[in-house]
Amino acid sequence: MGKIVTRREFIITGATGLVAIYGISACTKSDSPSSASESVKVEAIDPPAGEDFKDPPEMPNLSANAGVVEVALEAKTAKVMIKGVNVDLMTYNGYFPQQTIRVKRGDKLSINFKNSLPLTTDKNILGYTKNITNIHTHGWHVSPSGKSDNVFLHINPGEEFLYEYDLSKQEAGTLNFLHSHGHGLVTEQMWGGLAGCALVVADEVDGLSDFETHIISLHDIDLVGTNPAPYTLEDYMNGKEGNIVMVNGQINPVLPINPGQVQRWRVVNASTARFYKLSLEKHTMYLIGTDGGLLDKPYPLSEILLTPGERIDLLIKADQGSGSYRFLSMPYDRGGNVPQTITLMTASYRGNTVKDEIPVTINSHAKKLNVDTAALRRSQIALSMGVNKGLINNKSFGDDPFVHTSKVGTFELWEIQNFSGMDHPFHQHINPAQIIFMKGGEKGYASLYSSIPAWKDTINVPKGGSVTMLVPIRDFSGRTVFHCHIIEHGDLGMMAVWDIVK
Ligand SMILES: [Cu+2]
Repeated sequence: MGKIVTRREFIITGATGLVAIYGISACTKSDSPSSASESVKVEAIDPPAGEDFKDPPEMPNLSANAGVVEVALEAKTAKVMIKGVNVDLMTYNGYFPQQTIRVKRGDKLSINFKNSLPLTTDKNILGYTKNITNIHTHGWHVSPSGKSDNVFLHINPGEEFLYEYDLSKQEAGTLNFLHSHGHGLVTEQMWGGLAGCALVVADEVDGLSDFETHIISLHDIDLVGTNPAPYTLEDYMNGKEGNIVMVNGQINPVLPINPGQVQRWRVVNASTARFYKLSLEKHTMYLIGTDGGLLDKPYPLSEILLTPGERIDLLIKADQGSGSYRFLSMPYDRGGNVPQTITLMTASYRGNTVKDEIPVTINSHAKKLNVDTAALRRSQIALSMGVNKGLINNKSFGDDPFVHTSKVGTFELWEIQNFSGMDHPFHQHINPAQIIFMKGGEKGYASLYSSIPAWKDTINVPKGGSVTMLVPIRDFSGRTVFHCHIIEHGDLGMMAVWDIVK
């Protein structure tokens, strides 16, 4: 046990040569994000099949009025059982995983938010006073100002705030998630449990509601005693990955599926820094939706990369021989991490055979934008790392943020360039975009997202590569942000102000 194989050995021996080290913290981090691949270690996290899979709990709607959803959300510490340890986590309403908030296009959502985290004058290693927070509705096309998706708010311990969201312009059929967004503090809060309520915006297409549907929220953590492991500056630079990897707070849960059944799996990467390269043993996965909504048709895939902040909507058909199949994350070298094979969950064939079919079409409204890009304003957005800093166009958010100004009702072309030895998942608030072109990185990921009619609010910008995207600036003026969704890098300053004017 505990043997670490080098990448070269891994290539020779293949996956069967991996040594499962679950439960042993034997991971050897490379010293720098740009270290040669020979020094990158490989390990497997392969826990035994656990309890039956549970979806996250549902958030009660306190309003009886049609078109109005009202919820109470309290950030507070609570004891949560993880791997037999009663851990002190930061939670919303005492839950981990967090409750799912369900709305539909056109709804008004009120969130009565209370910050009940302990009042303290302690600062974190980056110099920010702990336990100040706020909330961000990741990927929602709503106002970034006032009481809406305003990430510039600071809600101190003991304070309350009434958030109000008008969902009249939000796309239907999306999975989004709510997480904390107070600059300099997001990493430890998400790592420590404030990683997200799933936000489900109801479908407006026929047929999908017939399929058994599950939310799969991916999160990782390491513990020291009964607390989440603390952060070092090196963790901030590399992006911290935990050896406890959870689906909805469970370790390798078992999800029953009937032979022949089609299930819908809606997956969100709620980790701070861990990338998941997802595959289901011996099964094709059918991609039917991405960050910003449902696709025109199912796209068959054997694996798909899901970087922090990204979501995918999958159909899975139990069309293999009876048995159990692991939902895996395959090794991926994002720079600064340890590529690992991880068993996330186990799909277990049970019960009567049913005759479900993968639909031929999904969403007739999903289209690639037809815009003459030659005439558009082009902007370069350069991502890089400094000494304990993250930078956008050479500026660090906490010191002197880069400001990009846009006008409502226009389209822009953004070329996001990565001048570092690590991948950076780029996330822009408020306005989802379509990917035109990607340079570098995984061919499958690049060709998928530059060809399908997908709306993306989070896209991986590979090390040394670039992403060109078409950004429609629609409906809402106000100041918001774009940033790296390796949350550590955002807190180090790889974030810019996006000033949208009328
Ligand atoms: Cu980054």
